[in-house]
Amino acid sequence: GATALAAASFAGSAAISQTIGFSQIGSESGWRAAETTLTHQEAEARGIELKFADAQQKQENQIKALRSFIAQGVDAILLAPVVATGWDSVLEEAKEAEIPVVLLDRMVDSSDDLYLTAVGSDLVHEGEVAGEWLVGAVGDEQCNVVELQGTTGSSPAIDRKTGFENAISGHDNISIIRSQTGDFTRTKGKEVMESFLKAEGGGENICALYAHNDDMAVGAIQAIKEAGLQPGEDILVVSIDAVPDIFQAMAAGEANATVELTPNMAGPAFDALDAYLKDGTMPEKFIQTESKLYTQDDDPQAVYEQKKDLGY
Ligand code: GZL
Repeated sequence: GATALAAASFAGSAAISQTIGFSQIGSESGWRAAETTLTHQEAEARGIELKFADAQQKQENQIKALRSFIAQGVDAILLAPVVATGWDSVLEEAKEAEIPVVLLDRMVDSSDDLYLTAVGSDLVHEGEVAGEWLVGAVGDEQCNVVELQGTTGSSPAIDRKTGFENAISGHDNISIIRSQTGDFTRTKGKEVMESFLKAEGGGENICALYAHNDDMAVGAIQAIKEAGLQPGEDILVVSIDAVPDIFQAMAAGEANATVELTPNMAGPAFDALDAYLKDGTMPEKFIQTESKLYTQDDDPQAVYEQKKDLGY
């Protein structure tokens, strides 16, 4: 009846409409673009007003954005930290202002009482999965690996290197002969791969590329082809993210394996914030997302079709 309807409409209007600031790194990769798309979609679906700031890969822009969110008195802050160090003072300021901060997809080296929770994958494990795939692929053959690292000083670049090295340690036939940052971008990935091929006399002795993300791998595949070598065969290609374009490369036989990273970090972040803002419920300090290995055996064309419209 009318009373029940009135009560229901009151309850609806009582839902907290939150204003949340999101300091995003930039759009260096397809994966990052998808994370941004999904964060807007998740906010929209929950009636959250999202204030979005793109830092163009610069930490000082992220710190400025956080200070602006604090000055505006937002209800909460999402931060994807471009590098792991240098966050203590601005996180202290957020804590002083009693504004909860949730980290997305990368970690900071600040103490964990300076953020509510962090949503991300086990980045070391991702590197281990990539390394274990290569160990399985080469067996006892001698394999010289070149490595395209992510952004210097970022937690994925540090941890994915560690994980890969864990997996290949004890296999003396596999060694990393060159390793350099490609800053998670296609352009730099291609440039650095070109320099690896030149430095190695054309690359006949390079057995595999390990790239910390698919975008650098896609750029490197271009360089390998331009050097007259067959990516996926002459040089095996293993990377991380599982963006649509790596599945197109796999379908063409030009890439071999990728480790999936979900771009939906915002869903779990908003869930944790909702519970915290409603009644102070404290989430786990780390909300871990799953990693999954994909290879050429997993119908890459079909996976491409599934992923191609998800905002990458
Ligand atoms: C990893 C994330 C990385 C992606 C890259 O959690 O921070 O940043 O793997 C992106 O594509 O640049």
